[in-house]
Amino acid sequence: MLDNEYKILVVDDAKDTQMLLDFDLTAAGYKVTCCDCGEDALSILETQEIDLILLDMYMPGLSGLETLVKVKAIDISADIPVIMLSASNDEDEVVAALEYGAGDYVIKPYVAKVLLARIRTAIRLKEKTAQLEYLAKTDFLTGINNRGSFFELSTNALNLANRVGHSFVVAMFDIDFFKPINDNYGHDAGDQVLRVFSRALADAFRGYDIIGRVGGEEFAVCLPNTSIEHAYIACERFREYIEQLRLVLTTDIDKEVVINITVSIGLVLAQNKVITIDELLKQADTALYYAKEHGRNQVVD
Ligand code: GH3
Ligand code: MG
Ligand code: MG
Ligand code: MG
Repeated sequence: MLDNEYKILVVDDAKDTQMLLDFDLTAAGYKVTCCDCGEDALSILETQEIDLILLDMYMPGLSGLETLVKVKAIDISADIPVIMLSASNDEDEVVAALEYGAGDYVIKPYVAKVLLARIRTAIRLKEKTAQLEYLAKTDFLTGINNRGSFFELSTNALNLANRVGHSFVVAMFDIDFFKPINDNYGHDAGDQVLRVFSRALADAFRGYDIIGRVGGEEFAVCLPNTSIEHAYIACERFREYIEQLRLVLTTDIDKEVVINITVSIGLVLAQNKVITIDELLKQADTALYYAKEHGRNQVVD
């Protein structure tokens, strides 16, 4: 672990404590930003990437606990570990700090060796948690959103679209005749196709469109603030792109083969505000089924 990659925000109204912490943390290889009050801390968090906060309990203006509550309530800072610093070891204050979301509580004057060990532990825990969150949300094979995370992100996007009165389109994609690829060239070759297809999907759609792998060779995209006509054009362009791709695959007997694939796509526009992502996907699936029944390699809305 390279300590010097991490940035610590020190929030303490006492200049001598600030200087001491700055010295000890810098010597340990951390980047340090200091400020005197909770108000300044909150504005620093808006503009700087901070990995951990050392927060004094007693400060004029916003107290340490009040600052802590605000830090934890704001999306951009909610996950940053906070270690409270206090000259008091009042049990109720320790309990309150931990309940409001502090990760640890250190008594001043602090012992540098112990504080540094606690900082390392807090950062390690934060990184493990981030890693687990990533794994829980990501499809292992393709690196795009898995089904659960697709539903969560899409539901939020649909709610937002409903609130602001934007249109919302859902597209379902199913690779045509995918099973024969597995049967002819092996499961690994099928996996290679899924990876290439996912990358193409991520490249083809806008950053705020939500893409996900919702089944074996089934993918979905939500297009907020898009008319059905524009969604159709985007999907048709993607379909054409996939059709002309030459995929170079390594087969299960280590031979290289070049193949083509095609994709069928079903589209649906959210027509009323009470509809859920689940229902929209079912409707898109009906359009997709129609595409499959009528020759595949086409977009149906
Ligand atoms: P259609 O054109 O009607 O969609 O035919 P298809 O062969 O694409 O569809 P079908 O549903 O019959 O087959 C899907 C196949 O996808 C079956 C399954 O074994 C395979 N599959 C599902 N998940 C994976 C995966 O993660 N990797 C690989 N290689 N294959 C997978
Ligand atoms: Mg103080
Ligand atoms: Mg399928
Ligand atoms: Mg298929």
